[in-house]
Amino acid sequence: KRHPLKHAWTFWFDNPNGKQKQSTWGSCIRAVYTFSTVEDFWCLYNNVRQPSKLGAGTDFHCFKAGIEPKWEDPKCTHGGKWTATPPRANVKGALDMFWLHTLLGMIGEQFDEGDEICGAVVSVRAKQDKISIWTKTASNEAAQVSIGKQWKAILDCNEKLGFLVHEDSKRLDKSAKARYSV
Ligand code: M7G
Repeated sequence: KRHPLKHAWTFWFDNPNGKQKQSTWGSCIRAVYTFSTVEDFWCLYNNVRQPSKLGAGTDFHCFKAGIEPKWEDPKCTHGGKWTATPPRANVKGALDMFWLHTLLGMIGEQFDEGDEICGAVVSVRAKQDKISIWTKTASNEAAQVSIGKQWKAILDCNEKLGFLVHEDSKRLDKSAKARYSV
């Protein structure tokens, strides 16, 4: 017997080897697999590498089916993202635990404002790994803050988390400042 999830979710993979060659951002992002039951989630999870085993530059995305993990997607365009950075002096295990708990929190509908969630991204980077949760309506502060607080509790994280609005990132790139924090 299979246990249905509230939503179907798609895993996307961004191949870092293609990254240097590509002219347009995102041209190497590929949808890998879509699941809609607890069992199919674990089957996928057990068959893909943990983030700590991926090369620097890789992005792994898990988004609600039908939403592309890009600012340009109509469900993302007015949204933003919360970002958490696992402890630096680690033990890459922390990144893997953050990612798994983030996935379980999303697909298990542990967020009161879950309808606001588009998906999550883990970015493996030489300097600092990070995980983000993308949301739909950046202007809805109460919903964003609710998601940020609940995510922080799920991760058991004491660090301050910041929320960036995609429109700011588009305009200002790295100089975009967090609009909300928890
Ligand atoms: P990142 O992957 O979020 O950060 O974005 P990092 O690789 O520095 O850790 C890197 C750059 O990719 C951004 O500054 C943008 O130029 C571009 N980029 C990132 N995202 C998520 C998008 C997107 O959704 N759409 C477009 N057009 N460009 C993006």
